[in-house]
Amino acid sequence: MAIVSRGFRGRPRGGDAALPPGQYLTEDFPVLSTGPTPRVSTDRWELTITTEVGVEHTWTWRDLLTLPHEKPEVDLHCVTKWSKLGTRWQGVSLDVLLEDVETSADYAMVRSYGGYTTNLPLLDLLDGQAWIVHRYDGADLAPEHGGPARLLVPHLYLWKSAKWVRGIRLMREDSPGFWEAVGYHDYGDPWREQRYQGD
Ligand SMILES: Nc1nc2c(c(=O)[nH]1)N[C@H]1C(S)=C(S)[C@@H](COP(=O)(O)O)O[C@H]1N2
Ligand SMILES: [Mo]
Repeated sequence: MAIVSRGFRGRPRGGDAALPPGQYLTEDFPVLSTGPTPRVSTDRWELTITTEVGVEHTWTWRDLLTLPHEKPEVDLHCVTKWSKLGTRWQGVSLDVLLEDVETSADYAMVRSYGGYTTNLPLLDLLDGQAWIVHRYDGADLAPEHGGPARLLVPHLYLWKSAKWVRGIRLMREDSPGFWEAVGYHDYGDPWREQRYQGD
């Protein structure tokens, strides 16, 4: 006779199939920030994508709002081991923002108001995998969660989803961001449990 429990989802073994290894489910939404929450008004908010040859593409808040929006519903996985399933966002796909950006770079450094940085391959920002989001769960994104706007790149550990995003620098060579420079994994795939360098 089958033993049925909440979260079993019909898989024979290995816990909750929706959770990457080592993660546990949480219903609340923890706040993880390395410093104080920067207060960025939408009047002076800008996002700049800088190419490897120094060409800048800048969007104001107004520019951002005129672009086509998507409503991704995604699971979040934090390296501190909590996961939150089915989170609902609204924002602009990086495919839209990068459409007219001429580049042959392979890497990106994401920069935030407040100084946080994180790096990832440019390909991980493309193909419906990443958004600049400004709404969460039907409301404007709260400052502590990255409002007015944050990067959302849910297929990687959440430290890659830079809050208070202000820029993306495209790079020919990879270079570590804030957490990557102190021992966190360069790529950070939760399904391969890439928490720290060497994982
Ligand atoms: N600018 C900035 N972005 C950041 C961080 C940060 O400290 N500063 N922390 C990262 C980490 S480690 C995590 S787990 C998530 C947490 O997002 P949350 O506070 O909305 O849960 O934001 C990521 N983005
Ligand atoms: Mo994190």
